[in-house]
Amino acid sequence: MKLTFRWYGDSDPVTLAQIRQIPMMSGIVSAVYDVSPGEVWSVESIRAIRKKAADAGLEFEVVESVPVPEEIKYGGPNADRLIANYCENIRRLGKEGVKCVCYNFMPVFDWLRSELEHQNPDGSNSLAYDEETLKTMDPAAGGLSLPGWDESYTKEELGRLLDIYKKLTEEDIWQNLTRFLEAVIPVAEEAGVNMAIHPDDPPWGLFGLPRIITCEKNYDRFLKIVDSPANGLTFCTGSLGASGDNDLVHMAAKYADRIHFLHLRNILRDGDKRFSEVGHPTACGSIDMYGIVKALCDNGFDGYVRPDHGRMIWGETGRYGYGLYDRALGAAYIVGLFEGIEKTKG
Ligand code: DNO
Repeated sequence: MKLTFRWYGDSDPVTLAQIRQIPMMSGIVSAVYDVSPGEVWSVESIRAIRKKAADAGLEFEVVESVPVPEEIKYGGPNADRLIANYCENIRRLGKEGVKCVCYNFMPVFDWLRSELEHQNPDGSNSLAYDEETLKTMDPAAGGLSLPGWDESYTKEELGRLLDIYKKLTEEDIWQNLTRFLEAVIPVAEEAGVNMAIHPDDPPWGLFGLPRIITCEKNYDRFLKIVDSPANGLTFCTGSLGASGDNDLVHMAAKYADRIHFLHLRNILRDGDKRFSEVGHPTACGSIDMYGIVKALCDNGFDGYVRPDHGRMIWGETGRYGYGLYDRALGAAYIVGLFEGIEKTKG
C-alpha cells in the first residue's frame, strides 16, 4: 500500500511541508480546483501540482476528484461532449504520472452531513448525520450550507436540477453511468489510469434523489458493466459503513483486487440513519478497521490509502473533516495496522 494525504491546493491551511512529516507519507491526493466540472484541465495546471508536490518530497499519483458534470449523470443533450472532455482529462493525467482517479456519480449532492460541529464527549468536534434533521432541510429553498456541497449554484439552477432528477429513476442513473464507463474505461486503460468510483455518502437516496453506489449488490452490477481492472473502486469505510447492512469485511475481501483507493475512517452509528465521525481506531466506533485491512491484505490489495475525515482536536479549526491533527493520528494508526497485519501474515 501507499499512504497518501488529501491536499486542497494552495488555499488549504494544511501545508505540504506538514504532510511530508507524517511518517511513511508517500504523496498527496489533489485536484485542479479552479475550473468547473466538465472543462478540460490544462497540462500546466496538472504539472504545477506535481511540481509543488515533488518540491516538497511528495508524489502526485492520485486525483480526487475529476468531477463528473451533472449533465452526464442525468443524461442531458451535451453528455457526449462532456464525456469526451472527461476522457481528455484522463489522458492528460495519465501522461503526467497520475495512476488513480477517484470520482463519484452522486446526483447534485456529494457527501452530506446534517451537523458540522457535533460535540464529542472528549471535547473534540466532528461531522455528524441525522436523517431526522435532514428531513427538516429543503435544498430548493436555498441558503443551505453543507460540507461537500457546491455553494455556487443559484437557487434557480438548483431548482432546475432538482426538477430534472425528480423525473429520473435509479435505472436511468445506471444507464447514464453505463454510457460514461463504456467511453471512459477504454481510455483509462490506455492511459494507465485506474478509475475508482467513490461510494455514495451516505449510501442511500437523499432529498428524493436516486443514489446507486451503495451496497454489495450494486457493486456487483457496477463492476460487471465494464469488467476491467481499470474500472475499480474507492472503498470508503465511513461512507459504506453508515449503513449497518453493509458487511465491510466481506466486501473488502471480495473486491480487494478492484479496490485501487482506500479511504479509512470510523463512524459511530447511534440510531437509524444517524451517525457521527469518530477517531480512526476500531474501538472508537462501529467499523471493524482491523478486519477490513486484514481482509484486504489477505486478498492481495495493493492500492493507495488515505486517512479520511478527522475530528477537530487540540483547538484546530479549518476545513471540516480535513484538519491536520486527527488525520495525522489516523495515518499513524493506519501504518500500524498494516505493519501488524503484514508481519503476522502466513
Ligand atoms: C469527502 C470525500 C468526497 C469524495 C468525492 C469523490 O470527504 O470523500 O468528497 O472526494 O465524493 O468524488
